[in-house]
Amino acid sequence: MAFEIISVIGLGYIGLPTAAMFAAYGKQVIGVDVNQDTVDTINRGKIHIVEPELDAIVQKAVNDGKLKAVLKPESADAFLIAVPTPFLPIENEGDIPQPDLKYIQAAAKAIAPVLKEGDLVILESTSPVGATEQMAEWLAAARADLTFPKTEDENSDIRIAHCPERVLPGHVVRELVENDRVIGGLTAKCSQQSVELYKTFVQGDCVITNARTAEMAKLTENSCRDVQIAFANELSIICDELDINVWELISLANRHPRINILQPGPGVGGHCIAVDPWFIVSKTPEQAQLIHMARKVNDAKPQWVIDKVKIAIADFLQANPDKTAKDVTIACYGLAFKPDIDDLRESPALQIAQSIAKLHSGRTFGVEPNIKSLPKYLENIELVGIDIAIEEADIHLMLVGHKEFKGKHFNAEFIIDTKGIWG
Ligand code: SAJ
Repeated sequence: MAFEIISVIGLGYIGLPTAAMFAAYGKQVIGVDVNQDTVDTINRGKIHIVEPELDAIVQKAVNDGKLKAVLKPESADAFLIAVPTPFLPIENEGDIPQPDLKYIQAAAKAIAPVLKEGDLVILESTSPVGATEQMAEWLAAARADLTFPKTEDENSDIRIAHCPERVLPGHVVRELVENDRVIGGLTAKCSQQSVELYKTFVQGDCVITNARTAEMAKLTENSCRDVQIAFANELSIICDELDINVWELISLANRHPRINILQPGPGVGGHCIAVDPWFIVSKTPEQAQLIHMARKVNDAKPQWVIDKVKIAIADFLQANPDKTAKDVTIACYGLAFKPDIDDLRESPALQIAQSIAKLHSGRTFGVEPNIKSLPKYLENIELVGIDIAIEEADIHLMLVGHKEFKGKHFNAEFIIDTKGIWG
């Protein structure tokens, strides 16, 4: 089966680079997105997300007539679904977040009318175990005239697989090509065809499994990282209690040939590591004890940092009895969700800076070298340069290990260092 026309549903952080890559490797690509601005931007050869190297690839693909964006699906040989899988609204505090598959359902509903015999449908969105089978059921319900994969020996009209994306934001273009892919077909034939499709540009190995294992593999990777970061975060709290430098401790322990502890921080952010473990916990709440606890440990870290700041304010006022809280300036170094990026979404550093600006009557500085201005809803945080912050602030709160902060050394009495750069 030769896949000539590829359709990618959802043109976000994963869908757009994937669509652009197929186009760069000679396929005819139809990108589908519900957002008119996104569609218009891409059709102008521009991009609406921040990702190195992607702009040039999209521009060339559009100029060459290989990539176009549309609002409604059109006929194609293969469909890749890369839509978000958010949570349902939480009803009571402490409830386990439950995944909401409404965007996958909407995508299935949208492509069903244009499916034809021989088409391949791949779910790329990170999904709870069973989502690919569920998607097949939604498609089958919409197209009674076509057969869908159910049992191994059946030769169905439509092939279906789950192939989770595993690329690191900021390195997407390289990792899309170089990373190994896990390919989980609903049948062996579905897997084989998916491998054939990805081999258009993937240089890593395409490893075949079933759909449920592929779904779990993606969740396992991000849960593993979450648990490891929780271990580091818990160590940092224990060490603070015992008056031990956690950074020195970890570097000593990591000299052991079989130990590799990750780095503590102000909490876990981003759109994946703090989300995906819940897909396991919500499915198997009785069994997923450690994964659940890791989520709680990492989610509690921002409040622990805020409490440290409150103590620092009290200590500062005790040391400076002529001043009031209004006279105290707090500088938050780093607002992004991880080092050397400009992405403020789901950022524990930003969450902490916002809380401080709210609870503190004095000035709150935000130092974020990767952005030029702060969004309007952050107007009570003053965006300043690093040198002004070092010069003028009374309490210095290090939140993100951006490269610009690493070379700076200064003496100040009140430094709270969540990243081990100045502490
Ligand atoms: N973090 C720490 N300590 C560490 C490492 C990270 O506190 O030692 C924090 C970061 O500061 C950040 C959060 O964890 O707030 C997540 O950052 P990350 O670099 O671990 O991961 P993401 O969210 O940028 O990308 C992850 C990657 N998954 C793994 O490394 C297992 C990526 O490969 C996935 O494709 C991506 O999730 C995704 O889309 O699922």
